[in-house]
Amino acid sequence: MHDFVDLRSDTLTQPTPEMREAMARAEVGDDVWGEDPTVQRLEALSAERLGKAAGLFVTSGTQGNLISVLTHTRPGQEVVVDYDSHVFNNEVAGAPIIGQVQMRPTKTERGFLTPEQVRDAIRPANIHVPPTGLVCIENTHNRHGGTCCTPEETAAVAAVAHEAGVPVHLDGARLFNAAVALGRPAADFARPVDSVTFCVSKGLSAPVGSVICGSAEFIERARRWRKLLGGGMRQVGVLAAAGIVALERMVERLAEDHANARRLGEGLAKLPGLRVDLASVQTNIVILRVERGAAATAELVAGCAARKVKVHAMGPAAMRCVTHKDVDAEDISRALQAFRELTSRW
Ligand code: TLP
Repeated sequence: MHDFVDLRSDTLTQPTPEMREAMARAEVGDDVWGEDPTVQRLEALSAERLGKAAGLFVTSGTQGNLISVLTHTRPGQEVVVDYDSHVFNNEVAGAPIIGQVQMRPTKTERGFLTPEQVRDAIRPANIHVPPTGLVCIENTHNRHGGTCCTPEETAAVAAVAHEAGVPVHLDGARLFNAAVALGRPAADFARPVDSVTFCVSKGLSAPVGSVICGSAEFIERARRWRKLLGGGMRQVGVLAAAGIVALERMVERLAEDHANARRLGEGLAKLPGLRVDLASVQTNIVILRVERGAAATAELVAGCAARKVKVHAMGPAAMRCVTHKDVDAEDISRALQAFRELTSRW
């Protein structure tokens, strides 16, 4: 039980006491000089977990995706993405501005491009069109409600891209949620793709950071882009230390967040005027459609806040609730009670 029930995002998780301890004790050096042993440990551990040759610690998921796009593409190329993807919607147009690439969004059912859609989106050789430089996929899928795509589905999409000579980047900000939900090693999801970014700062509860994993050659080039973007971080082992705890201690417990999201989703689905697609509640995100529209959504957000439940609107008539380590079963009951009170007046 916490003072506030904060369902706005799993990015709001506080570092654990073990993380703070590891941060205080971390052995550090200048990482731009390649001399931070704790960063090197996190990068090696990440690469091992994802079955890749090398890793690169970066400031954020946004920076990880941008660096990956920059490393894979050259100006004038096109990046095939899902219409609701984070890289297309929530990364401030970094790839078009800095990488000078064009985004090619396609609408999907659950957030996942099918092999056919990828085949259709990849440009033919033609003087008029931008050549396709990259396919970018997202797992779990944030705006579709934390949905998971299997390693086999990932492989099918990657095969089509690779056949056309196009690399694939996986925005795996919450990849470990998918791994835990489907009971598969994270490496199974990463194997078919060329690069992957995952965040230690979300459900895994570290305060800062993401890791890009890929081939040694890819990571070497990515390291240069990181420097260009101002992401060379010196004695950053103090942050990487928390990332190591995140990977070693915080993965299995994601199942609790998934169980809490399930209970929250099922409870909300029973309330009048709210719609939850329970089939999409596969991990730690619940998307809630508010049938009465924008004003009712704003009312719910304010009413929840008055009851010490923090939620936020996602578009005019929807809300997103995210479970994480700092939300326990009792907090879920409190959140459901707040929604029950507010919707009972409708
Ligand atoms: N997502 C944040 C917000 O930006 C929406 C959140 O609260 O969920 N990929 C995916 C799929 C993400 O959900 C996010 C963050 C990122 C990349 C970017 O990571 P950060 O926030 O570390 O830049």
